[in-house]
Amino acid sequence: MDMKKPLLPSALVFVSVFVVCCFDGALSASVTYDNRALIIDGKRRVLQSGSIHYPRSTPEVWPELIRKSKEGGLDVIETYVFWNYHEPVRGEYYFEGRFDLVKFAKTVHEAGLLVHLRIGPYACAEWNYGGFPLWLHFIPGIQFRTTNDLFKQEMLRFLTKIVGLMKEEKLFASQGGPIILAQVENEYELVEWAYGVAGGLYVKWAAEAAISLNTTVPWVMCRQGDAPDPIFKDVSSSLSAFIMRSCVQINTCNGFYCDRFTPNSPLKPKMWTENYSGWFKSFGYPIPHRPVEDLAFAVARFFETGGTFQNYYMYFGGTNFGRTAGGPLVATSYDYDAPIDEYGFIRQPKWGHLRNLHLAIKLCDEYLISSDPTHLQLGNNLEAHIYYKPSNECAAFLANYGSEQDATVTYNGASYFLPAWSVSILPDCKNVVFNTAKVVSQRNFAYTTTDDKLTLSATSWSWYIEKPGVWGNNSFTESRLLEQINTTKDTSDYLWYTTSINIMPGQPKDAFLLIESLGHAALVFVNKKLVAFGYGNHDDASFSIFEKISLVKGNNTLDILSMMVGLQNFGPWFDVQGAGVFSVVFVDPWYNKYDISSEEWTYQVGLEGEYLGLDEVIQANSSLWAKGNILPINSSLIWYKVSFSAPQGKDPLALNLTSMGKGQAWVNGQSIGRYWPAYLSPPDGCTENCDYRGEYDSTKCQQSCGQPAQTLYHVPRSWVHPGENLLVLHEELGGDPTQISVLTRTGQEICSIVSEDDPPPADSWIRNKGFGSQSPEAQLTCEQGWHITSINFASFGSPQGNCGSFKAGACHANILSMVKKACIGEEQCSIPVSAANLGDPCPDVLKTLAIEAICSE
Ligand SMILES: *[C@@H]1O[C@H](CO)[C@@H](O)[C@H](O)[C@H]1NC(C)=O
Ligand SMILES: *[C@@H]1O[C@H](CO)[C@@H](O)[C@H](O)[C@H]1NC(C)=O
Ligand SMILES: *[C@@H]1O[C@H](CO)[C@@H](O)[C@H](O)[C@H]1NC(C)=O
Ligand SMILES: *[C@@H]1O[C@H](CO)[C@@H](O)[C@H](O)[C@H]1NC(C)=O
Ligand SMILES: *[C@@H]1O[C@H](CO)[C@@H](O)[C@H](O)[C@H]1NC(C)=O
Ligand SMILES: *[C@@H]1O[C@H](CO)[C@@H](O)[C@H](O)[C@H]1NC(C)=O
Ligand SMILES: *[C@@H]1O[C@H](CO)[C@@H](O)[C@H](O)[C@H]1NC(C)=O
Ligand SMILES: CC(=O)N[C@H]1CO[C@H](CO)[C@@H](O)[C@@H]1O
Repeated sequence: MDMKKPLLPSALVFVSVFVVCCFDGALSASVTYDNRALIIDGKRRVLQSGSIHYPRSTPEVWPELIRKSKEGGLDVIETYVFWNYHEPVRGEYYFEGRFDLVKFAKTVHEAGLLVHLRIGPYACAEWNYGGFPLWLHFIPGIQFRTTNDLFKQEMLRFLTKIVGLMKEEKLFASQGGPIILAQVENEYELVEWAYGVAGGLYVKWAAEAAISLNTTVPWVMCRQGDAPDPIFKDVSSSLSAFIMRSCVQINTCNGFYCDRFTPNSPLKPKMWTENYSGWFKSFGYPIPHRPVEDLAFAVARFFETGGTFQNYYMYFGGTNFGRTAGGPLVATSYDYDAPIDEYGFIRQPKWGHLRNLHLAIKLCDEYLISSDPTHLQLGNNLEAHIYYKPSNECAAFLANYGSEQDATVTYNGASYFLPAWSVSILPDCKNVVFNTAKVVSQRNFAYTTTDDKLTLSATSWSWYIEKPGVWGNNSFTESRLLEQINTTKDTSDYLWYTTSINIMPGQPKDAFLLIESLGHAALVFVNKKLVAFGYGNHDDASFSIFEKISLVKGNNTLDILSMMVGLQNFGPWFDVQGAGVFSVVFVDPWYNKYDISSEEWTYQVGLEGEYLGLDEVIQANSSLWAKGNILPINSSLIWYKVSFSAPQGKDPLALNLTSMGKGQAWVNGQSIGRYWPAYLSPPDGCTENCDYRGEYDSTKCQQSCGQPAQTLYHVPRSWVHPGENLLVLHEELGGDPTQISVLTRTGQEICSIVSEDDPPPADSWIRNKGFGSQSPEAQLTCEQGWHITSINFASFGSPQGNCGSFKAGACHANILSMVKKACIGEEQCSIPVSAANLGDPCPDVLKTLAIEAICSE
């Protein structure tokens, strides 16, 4: 494969710089490491890695996602492997469609990038049950993630299966493939305390099991301070020595920052496998946002203080289609505020600012791999780390790690301004190419979308009303309340608990019900009428319902529909955390309590509509579906069906489900996931002006307080076709499907603000082979396939306002026609920011260039 040939001609001007390394597909490479870095084919490497989970998008878009990752400066793509979908039934494997792991690894390889394969098999990842198959739970005597023979046997069998498959396909680096690292277990240190001595033994066993598989690439244990070094009996032969060096487990660091982490052995490099680019969404919570200035600061600090391998978790998050979301209550969007958004579009300025950072670090590579950093304290909260090459040439990182005071430092005979909470990178120990707090990359501030109501008249909808309670002949009765996961085996989110309450003559008819549940949500029907809805949240899925009810004389029915919203994926013993109703108490008007938990309860797993396959295309014309002039809206437990034509184009679609309550939706038989727009987050806890300075945590800089966590639901373009498409929804609470619309993006509004004193773009240093007198540049790039179609604003001087609301300031050179000339019709353009180029409306004043543009098809 010829690595120098661009995959796509335009947009790739910058890309070739990431290709200086590598890695010819035809040749095999050895992967080892020392205390500085991973060593690939004898050369120490500084690597930027990013997580993309293959089933969270579709194979049709993998090449595009990987191309954007490469263009953003990544060298490595990292993914978990999802056992529960690869082995849905014990011994029956599945590697098709979104789960085609081999195809994914080959796609990464074809793009010239490397792979870090986190086999686990524990994944966490906000994935249903942490990636474990549920059948594992039903092996008598099994205990997960501890020194239990049954578990170890199954885990080893899966590890062997995956390693075998990778070897068969020649995907390890030693075979000429892209995989340079493998991971066993995952973040075990966080839970090890709960497993006692057995936990320590298990870690040791996992390490040995991994090494016994002879992948010939190093195994890492993510977040494992005591990752063991395996003992080899014979270290005299060169083969053993190689295995020992290449297989020793490397412990790595996860978190929002990693600059204070040191490996557990001086022979291991400093690696950071989970540097959170944002955070995941949960139903009922505000939307997390990690400012790029802080993320860039964390990454720059890591490389400043000796790091050589770093991974963004996530670089592209994607979507939890179907029932893959972990839980409880993890949302369907797994956007993660990542550099590539849920729909596969580049998120600016996050992507661009990190790309500039990667370019700046790339300029320091040769120094980073030559020495450990030399530390120099420059003042309070101010320091420098310098990397020397033997020639005495150097690269320096200057840091202000205070969160409040900007500072000016003197280093190497010059003075440098360092905003609070920022790092400057000086690849020649002189010139600043990048400061983490100065975002010169373009910003996207809006997308234009088409917004098509699915249908104009309610009559084209069909529906099916689900009756509360037992519906099938496979119900069963027990005199106790059953735990839900053990009962449904996760074949469905739903379990009906039904019983009857007999009111004798003379007994009061008004009463209260107290229902307690381990989670995650429940609908309560008395005499087939909905009386209550209760639900938990992501941090505590348990809840109780206390509701006044009216009964009739004689027999009354009580039907409780208990609902799961993703199985737990995290925490010690998460695999045995239960769900469902555990106590039902009937309270009379005098507060006498009658515990009816041990009465006769009849159980039915799943919904009738699921049994009938209403979500399937084959049922689209079935007479089960009702039609008529009056579409029931605001109705609970109802299925809806409509056909719609997808907007034209090749970009992904979104369903706007704002008008719906809670449920699941399918397009042409494919589940696009669970929806729950009726669950609003608390009104407080968001800030208008988010200050990136100071330690980040997932509750800082939140957005959309008092709003649903998710109203738009991703439909991959490859799931629709021209002509009629089938949409089916199952609504649990009540909603108005006639308000649903289908959106697609047709263009974007972008802007750029760059000052005369901003650093020139790092890629201009590479283009010009060194440090000349380059000026800073405003660079504008449209999403692939779109072009700049208008320039709404352009001013050089003292422009005021922000993207979307710029105004010319007192000092203003009208450069609109010049910018139009350079940019209109182009997919990208760049304008050097200098008076020489743009004219000088106010000499001796520091001037800024602001441009606002529209890209469209
Ligand atoms: C490990 O695999 C390599 C090549 O894949 C092979 O040459 C070597 O003999 C194997 N070693 C062991 C101990 O199985
Ligand atoms: C009821 O039982 C029959 C025969 O065992 C079976 O074919 C049918 O699918 C069952 N129906 C339901 C609704 O469970
Ligand atoms: C109450 O009604 C339910 C369903 O109609 C029935 O299964 C149950 O046997 C009845 N109980 C009594 C005490 O009549
Ligand atoms: C589920 O059943 C298993 C036995 O099969 C039992 O050990 C476990 O405690 C049950 N789980 C819950 C949450 O009740
Ligand atoms: C349903 O009926 C329509 C119109 O008659 C037809 O075009 C479509 O193919 C049918 N769908 C299925 C799944 O049979
Ligand atoms: C649906 O229910 C909501 C809340 O109860 C109510 O405000 C709304 O008017 C209802 N809409 C219709 C069309 O019945
Ligand atoms: C989604 O639909 C609601 C109405 O149900 C509307 O208010 C909202 O603006 C729509 N959102 C988008 C992004 O189109
Ligand atoms: C190492 C580290 O900082 N881990 C943190 C990552 O973020 C989560 C969520 O905020 C924390 O719970 C971890 O402690």
